[in-house]
Amino acid sequence: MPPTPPDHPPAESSASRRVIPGFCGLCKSRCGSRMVVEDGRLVAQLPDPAHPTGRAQCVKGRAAPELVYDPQRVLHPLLRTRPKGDADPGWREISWDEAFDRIARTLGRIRDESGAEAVAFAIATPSGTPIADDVRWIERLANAFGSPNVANGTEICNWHKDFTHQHTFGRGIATPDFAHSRCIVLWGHNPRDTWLNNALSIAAARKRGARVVVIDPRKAGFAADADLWLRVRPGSDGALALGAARMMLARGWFDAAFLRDFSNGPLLVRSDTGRFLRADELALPPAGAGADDFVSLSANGTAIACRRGTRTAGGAGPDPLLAAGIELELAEGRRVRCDTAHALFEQACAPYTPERVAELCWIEAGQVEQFARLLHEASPAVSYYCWAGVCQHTNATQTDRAIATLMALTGSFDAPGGNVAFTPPPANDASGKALLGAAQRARCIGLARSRLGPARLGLVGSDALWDAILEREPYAIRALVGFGRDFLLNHADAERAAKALAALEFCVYADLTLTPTAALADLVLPICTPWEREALRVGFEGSQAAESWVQLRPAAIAPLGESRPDAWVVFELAQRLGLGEHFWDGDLEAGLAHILAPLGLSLDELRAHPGGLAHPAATRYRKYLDEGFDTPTGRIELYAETLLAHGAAPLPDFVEPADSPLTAADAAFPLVMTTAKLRHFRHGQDRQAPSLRRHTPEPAVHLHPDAARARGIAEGDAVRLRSAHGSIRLRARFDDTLDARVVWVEYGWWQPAGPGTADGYDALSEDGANYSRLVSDHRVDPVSGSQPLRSGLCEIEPVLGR
Ligand SMILES: Nc1nc2c(c(=O)[nH]1)N[C@H]1C(S)=C(S)[C@@H](COP(=O)(O)OP(=O)(O)OC[C@H]3O[C@@H](n4cnc5c(=O)[nH]c(N)nc54)[C@H](O)[C@@H]3O)O[C@H]1N2
Ligand SMILES: Nc1nc2c(c(=O)[nH]1)N[C@H]1C(S)=C(S)[C@@H](COP(=O)(O)OP(=O)(O)OC[C@H]3O[C@@H](n4cnc5c(=O)[nH]c(N)nc54)[C@H](O)[C@@H]3O)O[C@H]1N2
Ligand code: SF4
Ligand SMILES: [Mo]
Repeated sequence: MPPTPPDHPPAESSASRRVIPGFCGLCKSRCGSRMVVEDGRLVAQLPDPAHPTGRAQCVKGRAAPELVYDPQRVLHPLLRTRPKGDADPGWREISWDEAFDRIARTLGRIRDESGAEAVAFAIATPSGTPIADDVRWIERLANAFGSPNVANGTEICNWHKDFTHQHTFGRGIATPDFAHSRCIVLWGHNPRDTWLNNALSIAAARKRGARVVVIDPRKAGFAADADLWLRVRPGSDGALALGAARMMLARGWFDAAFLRDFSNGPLLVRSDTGRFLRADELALPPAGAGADDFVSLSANGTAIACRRGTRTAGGAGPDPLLAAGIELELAEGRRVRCDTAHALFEQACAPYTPERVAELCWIEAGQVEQFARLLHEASPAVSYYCWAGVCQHTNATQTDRAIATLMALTGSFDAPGGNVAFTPPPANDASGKALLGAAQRARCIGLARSRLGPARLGLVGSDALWDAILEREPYAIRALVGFGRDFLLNHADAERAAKALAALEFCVYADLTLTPTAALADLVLPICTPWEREALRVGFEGSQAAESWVQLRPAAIAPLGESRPDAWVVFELAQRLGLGEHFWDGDLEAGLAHILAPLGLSLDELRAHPGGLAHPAATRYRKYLDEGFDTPTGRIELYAETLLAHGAAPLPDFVEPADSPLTAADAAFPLVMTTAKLRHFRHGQDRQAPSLRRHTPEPAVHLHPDAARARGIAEGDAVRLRSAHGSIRLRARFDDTLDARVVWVEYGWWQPAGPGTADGYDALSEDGANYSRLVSDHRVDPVSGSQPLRSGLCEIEPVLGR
């Protein structure tokens, strides 16, 4: 079918004023937009109602001109001429030619001497920066160069929802089908401030009667008018999920037929090995069983063979029991106790009574039943999204497992109103995964820590990276090629980050500004904002209409100064590194055409429709009926043998965060601290835009007035916040909706003074406000490597003066 041209407002133009359809590249929402240019200057970004994500623009999108014409932007390649650590780096403007020559020469030498793995790459977040436009090319460069060490922060951002979720469902979390949901659960996710387009969809669903549950220590976003707001203690979410699951199981509020047919609940697990019983391990295998078949039990106690992914070995036959246990004779003569995975899951949930959940999570016991009831009443039209609130903890893997298995009970997987894998437009992946061979992949520095974590995709956490640079463990990383990624602000332990970056033989950073991280580089490359470059996007997010949308966003204006898109930098650099053959000999257009080939769309067609085209596709619900689940058992995994094989709990398990007020030996830090995003800033960005900065001129810690009074702190006072790791200065802001034992802290502060704003904040000083200084990177989630950015302990005291 040919793509459908949309009904866009005509691209207006006059000699001096042009309105160009586009989309805002700043965050995951990717709101369809109209870019207004007057006399060659970007003057506004407005919504584009004809675009499936274009209903509105947030304050950041509207601040586009301020971000483009930010006087702090780097507009020329810069070379450090004085040693690191010198107060004056002696930046010298150099040509792109000289910059590329230096980079190619140095990286080539290090690759020859130590192997490509001695060069690590870093990439800013595609969910909170427009690097999403070009991230495929940066990944391709790392793959083609041969580096298995890419730090993209996934472990503290999307890893759990997108990859840990695979251990339960065989895929990452799918898109909430907001339009048909009867209950929407926002779990550690606040789309009102972080994902405008989805927030609008939720508001519309709410209007038509959908219930909303918010699980958040803060009364933020939809929590204010939710049907249920669960004010959990930071880091305790796993206990809540297990408690809600226990309640649903006890009340019979779950989809038993769905679990019987599509989860591994009915499969028997051996008590001696913890592994699924295989038919050929039995003295008397069930009739017709294949060697690798799993085993379940029928109501009369006979063993039934269960082939991977299918309901029973033959399809027909008696129904397997969900909750059952039995002693069986093995081929080797011994008898062994076996219980179904479902029975073991029940046992894992059993300790989490409402009273226990109330103690652990600091919510009311009765709320557990309210939550379970809301899920049950709306099933299977229950959708959910869990994100940053539950992933930045040392227990994030198990929390994700607990949430995923709870949601499996509703039977909502890929059902209308549940989380649905909408049909994407067909396109080629250009990230070049195949360019990195198995031998290079095996050299990823993170693999020794966890084979199930991001390292299995060649991704590394900052803690592993600093160990490799500073301790040469497991080998030395000598150079870093950074595209954004402001380690000093957004990862734990800024001091260690700074020490490691300064210790590198060579560091090049491509960024828009001289962030504290980029300022430690040898060479800085100026990147342009999204309005200064073209961007291909195949598929937006949030609905079938959005997922079907294909757009080649035009550049609204020419790049300022000598700034350039990441894609251009990558293609030029690839040529100089002798990797041109993997980059269409430097022809970016050919690369883009490669992505589009399966769609049958040309760049010219897309250029003729700058607002985008709908590639018609129908939603298919419940695809598992045909395709099963991409898990080892071919079913939803309540019990995950893969986790067991790697030393992790096979059943969801609640583990206290590494720093816990319930077990803390040191009473010096009685408050639990967490963080959250602000609507008007992205991480360490955006403070330089006056229209955004005026909302929050200074960084703050938000605390309950009782907690403040007990410490002699008044609203607006300057305070010092201390953790066992470090201390920073902030303003105290009161919030009486918080638990008095919990505070939340704004993060990402470093910017120098802008017009009409306070002083800048030194990212490495205790007189600054960098949250990273409060958190150690020594204890991380054992599977994913996630850092405890959201479950720390602290104390707050007034600061005299200021
Ligand atoms: N304005 C803005 N939008 C953004 C970004 C941005 O920086 N600014 N960044 C983008 C990126 S990269 C991401 S990952 C997304 C993230 O999007 P969200 O996940 O919505 O972002 P956060 O505000 O970090 O966290 C969500 C909520 O988790 C709560 N929370 C804190 N600790 C806990 C806890 O222990 N348990 C629970 N249940 N909740 C907790 C916080 O109070 C917060 O309201 O946003 C994207 N959009
Ligand atoms: N305490 C605390 N820490 C957190 C979080 C939290 O909630 N609390 N959230 C975590 C999360 S979810 C994430 S994703 C990370 C984000 O961590 P980072 O990705 O480091 O986030 P930013 O500071 O937004 O952006 C990094 C840099 O990218 C640059 N940049 C912007 N656009 C482009 C571009 O197009 N190309 C290039 N080359 N550079 C660009 C920006 O100028 C900025 O310097 O932070 C994590 N850190
Ligand atoms: S929510 Fe705001 S910043 Fe994000 S894409 Fe939309 S307009 Fe841009
Ligand atoms: Mo993120």
